[in-house]
Amino acid sequence: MYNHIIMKYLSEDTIAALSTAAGQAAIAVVRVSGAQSFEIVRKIFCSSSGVEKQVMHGYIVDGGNKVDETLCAFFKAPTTYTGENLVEISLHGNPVIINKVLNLLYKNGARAAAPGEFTYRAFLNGKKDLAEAEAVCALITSKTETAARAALNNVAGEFSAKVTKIKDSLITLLAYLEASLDYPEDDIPFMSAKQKKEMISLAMAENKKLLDTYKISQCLQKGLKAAIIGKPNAGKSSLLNSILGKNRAIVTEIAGTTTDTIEETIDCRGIPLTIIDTAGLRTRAENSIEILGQERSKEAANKADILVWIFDSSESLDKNDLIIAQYLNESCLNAYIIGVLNKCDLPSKINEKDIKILGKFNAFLNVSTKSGKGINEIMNTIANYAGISDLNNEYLLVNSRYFALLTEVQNDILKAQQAVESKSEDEIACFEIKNAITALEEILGINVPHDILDTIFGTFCIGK
Ligand SMILES: Nc1nc2c(ncn2[C@@H]2O[C@H](COP(=O)(O)OP(=O)(O)OP(=O)(O)O)[C@@H](O)[C@H]2O)c(=O)[nH]1
Ligand SMILES: [Mg+2]
Repeated sequence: MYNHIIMKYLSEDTIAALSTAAGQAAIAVVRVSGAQSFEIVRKIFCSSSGVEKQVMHGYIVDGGNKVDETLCAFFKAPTTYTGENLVEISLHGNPVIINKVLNLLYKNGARAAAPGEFTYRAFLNGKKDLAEAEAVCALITSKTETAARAALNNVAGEFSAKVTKIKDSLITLLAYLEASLDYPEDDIPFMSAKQKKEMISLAMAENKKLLDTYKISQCLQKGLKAAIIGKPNAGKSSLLNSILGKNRAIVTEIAGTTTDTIEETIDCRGIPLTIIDTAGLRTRAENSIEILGQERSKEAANKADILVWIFDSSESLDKNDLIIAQYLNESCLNAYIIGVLNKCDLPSKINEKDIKILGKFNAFLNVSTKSGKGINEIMNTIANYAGISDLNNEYLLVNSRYFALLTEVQNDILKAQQAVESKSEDEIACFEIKNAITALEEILGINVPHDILDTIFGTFCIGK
């Protein structure tokens, strides 16, 4: 619905929206952007000092009545967020006041901003390329500091710079390839076959580096789900509590203590990790509550990216471990499985070798929730799975749109490489390189059809 609105009114309208979260707060900021924004705001703003400044204290007024005390900041185009004249009105964060002020702005010539329209304008006015603009949304929704830093790197143009560098090297290569096509008999070697191959390999390597960032980037933005699965009394709830550092779940020596799933989200080395404690799985169930609980455990296992499959190492394996193995081997084929031998503070009756045969484990750890041994290692193993090896590393965000386009680029460059290697195929190489350049430009928002732009910005919230 908003798509048409955006395109129809985009350039000429002055738009207004609440840019801070809705609800009661100390301060709320209403943004107004567009050619008429200064005039419109001045119709409802009365300065207390009468002195013209960029930031002025005063009152929002409706006729002769004061609506709120305010601080209005006037930013002149083009050095503003949107590239247009922009006013930020700081109000007291009361929804009644906010609505009143928005209605006054609408009455005086502004219209309600569509989702993402401020950032859309920033993009259209060349303040941000598309990758930078998209990252604004990621920055706002990031759930950990590492994820926010990665999004900020994109907002600051670091991802775009890498994409531009690959694009520029391909444009140079294309120029040489086209020149040698146009003047084939010329003696001057514009660029040797070796140099061409080197340039192609370099572009491929740089592009691959960005592609390789995809998994970690998804983990940082979307987070991971880890389900703790095991038989009753293996120590699942104790493990959840140890990881959280608080007594979130009830722990007793009675088998079948946990009857429901318990979810908590933590920052695991920068990844938003949702850990799910589950009801123990066993061959029999005491009652219908336990049957329902076990169904939930299986559901949690099915949805998890990571299974923390926990064993009581102070006991021999029994048929309960076997039915869990049977279920996980049939139903959870794609999960990353960490085998945890818990209660390693007690004399052990089983070891890694005994559990290895039960399933496709990706890692094994000896843990004691009692002493805390192995808890850090579980976190490190999960971080490693996501691709995080060092907490101080800086990351960039590669979303699924970029991933699809970068994959296309990689394939195009590969085909160009094959063409260059077969010597007489420079024309094909040119064609493939041009395709790669187009895909890289699409990431940056160059020549992107409006319907795609509308879809991208339509996912933003109003006020962004
Ligand atoms: N010695 C020792 N005891 C542990 C350890 N971890 C858990 N326990 C004990 O094992 C018993 C069961 O622990 P829980 O965490 O409730 O086990 P659970 O897997 O959640 O059990 P259910 O909820 O019944 O499925 C409790 O008495 C815990 O104190 C450990 O590392 N060492
Ligand atoms: Mg439990």
